[in-house]
Amino acid sequence: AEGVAGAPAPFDKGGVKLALISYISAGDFFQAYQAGAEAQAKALGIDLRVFPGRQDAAEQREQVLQAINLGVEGIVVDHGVPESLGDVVQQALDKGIKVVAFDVNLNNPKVPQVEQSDHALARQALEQAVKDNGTSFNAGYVYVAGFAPLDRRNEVWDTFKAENKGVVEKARFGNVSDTTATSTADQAKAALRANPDITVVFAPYDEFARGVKLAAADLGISDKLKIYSADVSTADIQEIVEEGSPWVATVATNPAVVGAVSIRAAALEIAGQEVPRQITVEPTLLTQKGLREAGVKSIEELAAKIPAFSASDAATASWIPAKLF
Ligand code: SR1
Repeated sequence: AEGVAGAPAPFDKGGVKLALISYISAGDFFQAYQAGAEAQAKALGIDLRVFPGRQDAAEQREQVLQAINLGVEGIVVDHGVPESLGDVVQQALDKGIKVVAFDVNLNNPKVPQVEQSDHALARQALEQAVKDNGTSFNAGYVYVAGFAPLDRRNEVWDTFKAENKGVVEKARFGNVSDTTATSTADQAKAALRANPDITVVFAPYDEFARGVKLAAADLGISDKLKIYSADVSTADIQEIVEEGSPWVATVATNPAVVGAVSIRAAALEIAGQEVPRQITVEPTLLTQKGLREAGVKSIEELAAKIPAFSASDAATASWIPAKLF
């Protein structure tokens, strides 16, 4: 790989080895995140080693050790279980390897944390739910504890319920696996059948929302339900704008931009430049109405209309090529 003209060492030479170690690889969000990371790595002449995520904490831990043995200069850890990563990440840091974490709380002052401003994301989704439904409704809630972004969004849901006593959580369900949408759909079907008075579902992960939408279609109740989510992809946009869709709003970043930001943060760390410990990529509210009116059909069309979907100014430097999409 070629170096970048005018870049500080070691990026002036190219071929800097970096590892991307994911906990989850399945699903639109994680595929786009990886694609964005790969595009940014290529632009920086980085030799990126991608370790596939299979929701296996022991395997991810092993992959960190493998990356250390490969002689990488940096590691991006994307999601994961903090308890099984802490000591191996410390081993990497002790060897001078720079580590950046996306959506996993490694609680190490040496490790910059990337996130999508999850509190703001959940707040915007719930504000839209109130705009559409008022402050009294029976809700379904999709949540799996132990994932940093979902836990942060859950804090907002708890506060929201405490502040809006008319909002009643009638059912809670969710599954994160390599078949998140279909497994969540099975659970949603049971929950919605048992609670026919649910009119709103807060599903703050696009795979969750897709599962609930599937369940509503199977039960023939799509016209009685409104789904509020996180995340966006081309497939999600199509599901949101299709006629009769109950998926009425999502709050999202472009995951490819988040992937690029994660690589840039690692590159800055390797170059010995200043990196904030907390790096946020701000999400945008996308409503079904807004998407339909704008005639947006893909993430590329979204990026052409909303600047935040094509780039972020987080973790940038004059020597880092940032225009990727
Ligand atoms: C299982 S955690 C899923 C979430 O991770 C990222 O933060 C995405 O936004 C997704 O919703």
